Amino acid sequence: MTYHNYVDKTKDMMTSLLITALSVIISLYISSPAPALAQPSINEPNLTAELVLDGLSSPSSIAFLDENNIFLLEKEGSVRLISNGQLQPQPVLQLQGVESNNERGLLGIEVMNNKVFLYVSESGAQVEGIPTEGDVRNRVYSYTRDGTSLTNPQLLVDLPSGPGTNHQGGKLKIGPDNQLYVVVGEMQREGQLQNFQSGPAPDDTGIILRVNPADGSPSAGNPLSSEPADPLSKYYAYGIRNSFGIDFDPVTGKLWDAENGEDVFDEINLVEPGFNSGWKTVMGPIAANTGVSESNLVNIPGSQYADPVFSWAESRGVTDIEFFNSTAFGPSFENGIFVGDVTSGTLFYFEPNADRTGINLANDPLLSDLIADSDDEISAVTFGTGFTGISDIETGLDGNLYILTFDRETEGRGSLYRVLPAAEAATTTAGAPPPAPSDTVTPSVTDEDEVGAGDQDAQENEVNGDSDGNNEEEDQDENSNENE
Ligand SMILES: [Ca+2]
Ligand SMILES: [Ca+2]
Ligand SMILES: [Ca+2]
Repeated sequence: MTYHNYVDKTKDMMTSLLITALSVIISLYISSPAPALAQPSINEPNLTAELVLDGLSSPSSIAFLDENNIFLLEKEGSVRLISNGQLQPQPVLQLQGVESNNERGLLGIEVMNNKVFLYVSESGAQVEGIPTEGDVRNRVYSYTRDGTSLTNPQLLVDLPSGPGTNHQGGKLKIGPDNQLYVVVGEMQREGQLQNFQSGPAPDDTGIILRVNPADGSPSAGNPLSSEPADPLSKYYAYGIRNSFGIDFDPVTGKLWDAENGEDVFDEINLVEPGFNSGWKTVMGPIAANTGVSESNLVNIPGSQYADPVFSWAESRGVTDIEFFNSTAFGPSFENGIFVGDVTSGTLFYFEPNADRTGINLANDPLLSDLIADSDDEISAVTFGTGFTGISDIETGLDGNLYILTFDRETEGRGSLYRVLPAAEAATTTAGAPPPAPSDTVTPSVTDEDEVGAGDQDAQENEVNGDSDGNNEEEDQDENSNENE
């Protein structure tokens, strides 16, 4: 064998090995199945989680119309109908020009009789007949509902949507007072509403709004101002970093929220009128924030700071909060509190204390400090696991608990689950219709269209929760990346 022949032969062998290796890799890649469907498990032996629908595209919220019909929001801008467990192929409403980068998008829905309220990030002229500006705004619209059709959009609230593309808030609730409550994230701002004493004036960020659902005007009796021209007149609470969940206690009628910390302290709060949650000076209990006292906060007349009623020492991206106004799980769960998270898909459960001003943990030696700071303590308040990431929790009109999931690892693929008594699941499953056609499996990845250093962050944070795996530097990055 000549040297050249030897080299050629070696080259051939190498090429052939390379081709074999490549084809093995390619065939593995092609034949690898779609990501396995989450298998949630519920820690209560008498209860189980049952899949209602799979293959949802970045689902952010659900709202029940009746026992058999649910409106589902897809973050990119569609309102879909789930009817008798089937996702209907045509959207009920397709919003145009929705800005869904990172945590922006079609985020919140609430139904009140024949009115439906939507919270959406948008740019340009989106809704026929309503003039809009060129920049990205978060807006609350009301629609008139006739059966399952939505018409006659009315702009109720016009809010900023930056500079941060995360921390948009977006959940809406009608309170027992028939007023509309809207939670709005801080969007990386550092103003008086974020407790910077010499910061910019109140600018509609890091707040809970309380407005008249008919026209978006300030509700009567709001705690911080009664002067309609004053932005404070619309606020019920401030100092909120970000939230993916508010709900009313059906027994007391009081508002509660769930809030995300940056790297420490996710929170559950009882939100009294004028509540200041403390961000960006305080996160978690104030005593855990060294060298800080209430005098360091922006104390608007009519406001009061309050510690969370519960916190997680390490942030995990808590999302929705839901009072379980149902007897379906037995008396011990009636009107209890469910909270989800987006990073691990854990469902937590809390029992309110006797006067329903906090969580009943006084007799637990590790949790009586109201802080979960170890895996054991987290386990003690865990109700279920394996939901990949939770974007919404609702009590169904059938009395069961509905969990909407959003998997950040698969760019927002989601499912709808129902938690129900195990005895009923068997009979329900037997007669259940087949799963809906998966016509929405591939969500669009809007982040990839964006150029910039914050891109990777945006991917990592995509909805519904800054985990907060997001650190301050990354947040700043995003911040400088998109200046309004
Ligand atoms: Ca707080
Ligand atoms: Ca503890
Ligand atoms: Ca909810």
